[in-house]
Amino acid sequence: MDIFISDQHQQHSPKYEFYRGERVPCFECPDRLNIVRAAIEETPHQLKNTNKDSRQFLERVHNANYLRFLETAWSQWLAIDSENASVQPFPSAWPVRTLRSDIEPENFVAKLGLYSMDNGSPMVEGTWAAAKAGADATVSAALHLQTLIENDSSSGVFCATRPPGHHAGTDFMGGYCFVNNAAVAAEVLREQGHAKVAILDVDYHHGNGTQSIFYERADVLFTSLHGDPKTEYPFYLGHADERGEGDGRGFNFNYPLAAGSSASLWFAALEKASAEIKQHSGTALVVSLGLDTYSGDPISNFELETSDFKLLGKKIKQIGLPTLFILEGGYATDELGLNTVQVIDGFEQN
Ligand code: SP5
Ligand code: ZN
Repeated sequence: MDIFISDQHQQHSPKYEFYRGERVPCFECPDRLNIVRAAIEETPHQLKNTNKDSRQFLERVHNANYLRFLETAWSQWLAIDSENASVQPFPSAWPVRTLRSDIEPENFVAKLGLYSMDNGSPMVEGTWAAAKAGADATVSAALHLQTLIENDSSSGVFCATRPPGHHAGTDFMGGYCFVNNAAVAAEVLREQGHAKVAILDVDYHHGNGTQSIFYERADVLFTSLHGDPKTEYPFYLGHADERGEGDGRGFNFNYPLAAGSSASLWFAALEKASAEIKQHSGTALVVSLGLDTYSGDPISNFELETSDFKLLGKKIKQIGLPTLFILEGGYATDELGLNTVQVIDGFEQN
């Protein structure tokens, strides 16, 4: 399988995030992708060039004010105080119910709150460069999949990027995510002539950003298996009764599972999501591949073992669509490379 990895990800290397009120080292760290890259380099899979420009697709997925904010956030932060160069900004106020989100405030931290769903997306100087390069890699991978489809309709391509994307919505960041790579991928495939695209999100956390971006659209099906939002992040979206709205009604399927659910329950839900994807009869599949379903994940609570990731790859292959894998979460860093390669091998060995 051809692999796309953006080396620019290194520029996004925040030092800390908040956990239960305390500063802790970031779970979402450069080592994650370095280890994935090292594991892939031990395989015959080929690393491909990632330099297509994602700009036009980012503009379809995100609104202009949000993109402008992301691009200029660091210079705005430094303009407040040059000593901010070594300080990570975090939001501390949000426009929740009854407050206005239609006026962009001038205060930087207030802007950060306007464009965030939580305080869980640490930002540093290189964040935008890394996020943009991740989206560029995504576009490169999606266009490459299209060239493969012309010869072999069961092709797969893997795009390993960070920061991840599936929590980011049209105009907000959250949960370590800034730009929604899976949504960008779906838009590229739509533009390449796929009238219907399906997304399967298997990250431990519900892909609230991706769901919301496509919630009123029938052309992009969103399916997700995740920890029940009653107890698991992102808490405020991902319930089974969210089925889409307007034209999108019937094109959104959530399979929340209780924290601690076994691998067999998880694979039973995967069968249901796969059936919906087949029913949709799209011609391409985007997989938001979070590996935080692993039993050893430090912030998640499902029970998949390394061998289950090979089965996951095989099950995804059996859906029978050209498939673009996009890396999302997965924080058991030492095992992330091995688990990633298992998915790729499971898909290829069918
Ligand atoms: C892309 C992705 O996987 N984002 C996840 C963001 C999760 N942020 C909230 C983490 C809350 C951690 N709770 C840990 C409980 C450990 N017992
Ligand atoms: Zn996750």
